[in-house]
Amino acid sequence: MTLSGALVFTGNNLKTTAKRKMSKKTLVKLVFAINLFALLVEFGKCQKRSFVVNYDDDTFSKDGKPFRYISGSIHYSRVPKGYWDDRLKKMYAAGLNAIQVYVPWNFHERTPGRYTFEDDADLVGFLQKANDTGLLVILRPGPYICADWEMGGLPSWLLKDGTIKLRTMDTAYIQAVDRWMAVLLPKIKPLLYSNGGPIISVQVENEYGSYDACDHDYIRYLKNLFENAWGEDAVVLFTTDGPGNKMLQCGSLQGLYTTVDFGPGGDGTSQFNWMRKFQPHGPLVNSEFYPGWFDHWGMNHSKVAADKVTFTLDKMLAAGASVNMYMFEGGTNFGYWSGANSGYNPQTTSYDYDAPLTEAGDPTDKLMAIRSVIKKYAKVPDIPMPPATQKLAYGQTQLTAYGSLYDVLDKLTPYGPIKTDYPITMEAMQQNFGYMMYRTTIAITVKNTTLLDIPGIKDQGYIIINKVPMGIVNRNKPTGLNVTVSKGDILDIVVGNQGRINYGSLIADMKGIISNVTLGGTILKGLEIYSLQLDEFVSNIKPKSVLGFAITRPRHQEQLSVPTLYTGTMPDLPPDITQPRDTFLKMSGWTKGQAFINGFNLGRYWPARGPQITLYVPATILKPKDNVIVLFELETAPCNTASSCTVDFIDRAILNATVPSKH
Ligand code: 6GJ
Repeated sequence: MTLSGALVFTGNNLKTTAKRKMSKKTLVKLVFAINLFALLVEFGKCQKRSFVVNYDDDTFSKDGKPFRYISGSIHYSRVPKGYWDDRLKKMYAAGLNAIQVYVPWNFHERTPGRYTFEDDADLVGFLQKANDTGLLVILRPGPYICADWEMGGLPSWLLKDGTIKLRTMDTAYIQAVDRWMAVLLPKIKPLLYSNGGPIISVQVENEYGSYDACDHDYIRYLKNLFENAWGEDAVVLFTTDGPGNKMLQCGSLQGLYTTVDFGPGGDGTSQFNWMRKFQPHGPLVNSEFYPGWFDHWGMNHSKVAADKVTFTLDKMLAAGASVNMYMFEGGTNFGYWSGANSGYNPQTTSYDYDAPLTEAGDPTDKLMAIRSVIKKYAKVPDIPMPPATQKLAYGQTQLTAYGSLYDVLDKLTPYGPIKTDYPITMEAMQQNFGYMMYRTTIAITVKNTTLLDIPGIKDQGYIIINKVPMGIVNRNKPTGLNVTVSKGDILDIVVGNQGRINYGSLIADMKGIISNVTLGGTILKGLEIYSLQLDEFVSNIKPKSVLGFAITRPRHQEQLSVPTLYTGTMPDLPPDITQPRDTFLKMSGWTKGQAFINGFNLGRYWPARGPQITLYVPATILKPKDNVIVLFELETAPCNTASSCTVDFIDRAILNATVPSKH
């Protein structure tokens, strides 16, 4: 539109007629035209935001224009809040236009009816940061999420009475879901794209077709929950399932957009053909394209070749599919958040996932290779990739024994033990995570050595008689141990929860001792059950207050000690460095337990089993000095001498140690 009378373009010269006196009539036209233009601009801004499926063109449509997302998964619950901006900026610089985010119910409702959305649980803050970074959001609020996360995101207190039927229309389960969604869904509503936020689509449940219940009423119930909270058509609601008939039969539902998930290898044709059988029209979507994989303790570190990833990614993008890479930033299972797979294979603390961004958020060659593929199909921001965070090898430090389990038992169980005839579970004790001790005084006469059997051990049990360690039992067998006991001996069984199964039909994975204990075939009766409040106790430990006790070496199992707390202080920063940096805790010679720094639970360690040898220590939990280390070592520490009782802080992760063939 040329504004006449003011600027006239003639040939290559722009000639103004400003010299000619502008007539009043022309001036009015000019003012009108400018106002009209301004109105058009305003209208453009206020045009209702929309993100919908365009079934005619087999695309998504964003604000009326075709749209394809290229997304990556990142879980705020696995990255310290202080590093959210760093990771999101790297994902944006990699060429992603969206992120995919799980909401772990158990991360927010750790005790029934009490909710946390602060600090690392600040869901709304995380989504706003994504929006500020220029990233849209594909939200997956479950309530079940799998995610190789403790119990697939479901809170373990659901298992309190052991009868609930998870992921069905079970009354108790649905009541708990209702209560949780009544808190969560209103927080999400303003963040929906149509309401001005970044959320363009929301997944209902998670791979429900892989679960044996196959209860469509349950999926329909969740769909209605979301629509009642947000309004029908407020957001694209979808399901995700593996590319197979039974999975898609049980997982998909009329009125929910069906998507599939699959990893690299091949061009995706067969998998998308499965999707088309249940979703004949609309964009092709791979909701979980795996550029890496997760690890289990005792199994070799997973690696996925970058060229395999880029080959399939290229094919999918060429086909016009929307793709989410699961994981793009894996992060860490801090605390007790690592899950497990049945067979009982607990997952490691690191969720590095061999992802394009490492656990510590460092860009990899795989990321740059993926970025090159994205560039072929979409505009990648013309900005440098933010660098890896600075790492520091703080060096070695010496720890000292703070106290054995028996030295601090009263502090670990401030409310004292529960007295019962027979074992009760960790969940019935209203404990979610960590460790318990079951004690009994032998009341029967036992001749010679006899079998102590604990078939309900979940997951690992340390057998201690009169405070001397005798051996270990394990849910993966053996669950029994031959012991020599006499009437009046005190039998202690210290039980470790290694993480609840997060996938398949066995996710109601109760912990502790879940059935009777027998000695020589006789059921033991009369127990004291100690719920060990380790995290609360550790948060108040000061390393200087060593209790000054000698570690009594057991007569029976040389390599086992009573579970013991060790403390120390990280080495100070070198003079030329004033701020803390990321580092990695390496624990040569240590066996298995829980590590804390400044009261922050870094997660489970098990270097004796591998393949993870180091624990990621984010700078966000460190101070410039006096960083307090606490280890709860369940088995054996390298502390025969003071000088050997050490740990090292190095500047790189070791996640691929050779796994001992037999643990
Ligand atoms: C997905 O199912 C899940 O939706 N998935 C995996 N599935 C394979 C199950 C192996 C026994 S491995 C990694 C992903 C995440 O767990 C995701 O949450």
